[in-house]
Amino acid sequence: MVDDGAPVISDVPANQYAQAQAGEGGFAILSIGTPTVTDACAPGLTATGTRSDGRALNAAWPSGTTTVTWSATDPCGNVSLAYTTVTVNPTNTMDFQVAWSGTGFSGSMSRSLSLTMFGGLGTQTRTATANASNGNAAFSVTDLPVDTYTCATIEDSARSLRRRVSVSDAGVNWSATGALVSGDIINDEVIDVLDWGAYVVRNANADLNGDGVINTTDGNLILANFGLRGDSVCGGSFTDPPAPRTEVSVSDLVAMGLPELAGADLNGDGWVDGRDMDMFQN
Ligand SMILES: [Ca+2]
Ligand SMILES: [Ca+2]
Ligand SMILES: [Ca+2]
Ligand SMILES: [Ca+2]
Repeated sequence: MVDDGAPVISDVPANQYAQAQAGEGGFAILSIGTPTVTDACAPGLTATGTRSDGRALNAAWPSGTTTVTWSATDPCGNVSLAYTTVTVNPTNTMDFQVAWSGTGFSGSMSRSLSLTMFGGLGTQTRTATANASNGNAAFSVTDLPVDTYTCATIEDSARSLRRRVSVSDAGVNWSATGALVSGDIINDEVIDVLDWGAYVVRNANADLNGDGVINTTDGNLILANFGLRGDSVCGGSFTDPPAPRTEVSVSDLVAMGLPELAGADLNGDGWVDGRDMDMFQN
């Protein structure tokens, strides 16, 4: 047989960069394809791929860099080689979908969220800025350590109760979906007279639906959710939020560091309570 020169390997799969996938324990599942081989005297010649980790070509890829060596050998014994690397970052991503309770959302609003994500190895905490459209937001946390996540808490730090939700394996990423109960302006995980007072004195966080004004649409949401309490943190020991207050004295407000809420004592009797709420509503 005439030595016609070495095989030519073309269309070598590009180097790949991926993230470890949900539930795969630090591995990513992806297929990289195969190169094309041409050789003058050996039509149909193909390349064999050998992975540096010794696993099968279609096996999951471990964290770190794995090199695939493509090898094609023609009938004359000429060998050509090519290489593809697969680099897997040992992190997981969790995708969040969040909806705020309320009506009258207009356009977009930016909200700061507190997140915890609970897995078999421990708890991760993050903050995120969510840009919501019509009260709905989708965003991702991309830097989680590889773990099996089962639970997450989501909170609009200045406006909502904390919500605990289950986490599911959506394939490539983890997924968490939560509906936030609006109205916890004074952030103590209960919606009560303090939040109502904050609304009356036009606390900057009282625009619950993000429409740019603080009005009865926001106030009615507090009344609708009055007395509700937030969920405990995933995996943590449960601590009951305080019981909802239906009244608070002005002197207590001062002691609590909330003297500005005294402005909600509309009838001036030294208490913020149902009488003031009735007065404000009527
Ligand atoms: Ca809260
Ligand atoms: Ca509150
Ligand atoms: Ca509003
Ligand atoms: Ca009063």
